[in-house]
Amino acid sequence: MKFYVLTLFPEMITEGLSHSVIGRALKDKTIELEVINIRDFANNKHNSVDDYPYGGGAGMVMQAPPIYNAYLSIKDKLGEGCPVVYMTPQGRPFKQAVAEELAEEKEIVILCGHYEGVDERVIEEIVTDEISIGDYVLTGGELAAMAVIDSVSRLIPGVLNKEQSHIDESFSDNLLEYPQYTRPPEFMGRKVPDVLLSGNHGLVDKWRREKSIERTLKKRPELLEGANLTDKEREYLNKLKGE
Ligand code: 6GU
Repeated sequence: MKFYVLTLFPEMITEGLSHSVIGRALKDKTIELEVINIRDFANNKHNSVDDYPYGGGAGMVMQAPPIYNAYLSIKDKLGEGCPVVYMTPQGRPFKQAVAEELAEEKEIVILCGHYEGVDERVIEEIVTDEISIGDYVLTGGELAAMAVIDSVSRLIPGVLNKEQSHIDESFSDNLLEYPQYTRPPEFMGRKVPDVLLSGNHGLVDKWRREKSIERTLKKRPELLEGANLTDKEREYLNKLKGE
């Protein structure tokens, strides 16, 4: 999987993705990242990449030509049908299912906007998909692009180790993670639940599943509609709801 990122702030992307799991995956080429600085394609004396909006109003708009030329500089390397994703709060909501869909691609181009927006014509010309990471406004698409690259990358075989790859079963299941504990066995008078020290894996699994259901009901009840529960787990959920 290769990510191409078109941005005015290349260091945000390279630095932000240079640590921990993703940093390692980039180093060993399990995933690849090419960051293209839109400013390198300004093609004018002042290296300008933004201008006042036609029709007036506050702020600046990113100009179409530098973005288009940045895209053209990589176009020949891209396979047929390679998605070009524009990071925008107007995009489709980013969910685990969207990460799973993008993880099937061989390459993805991500366009990060800044200022008050991007000239609509270059979006029409090159963008195939728009993604938002939530209903709030960021100053630019870079943080959002990093969130997408991180969550897509961890689905690529070889990025996580065997132990780590078990961990995301829960969100695909529409359930939140169960609580975790490690040493010491007592902290500030709070003890680790006995069942976790019992050595009975069957009981531990059952307890964790129940805690996941309990937490999801308490924190994100709307997720439970899509959860895959056994009859016994349904019964447990109904008991929690007091039904
Ligand atoms: Cl993808 N971009 C920007 N600029 N702001 C956002 C966003 C994306 N998602 C939520 N807010």
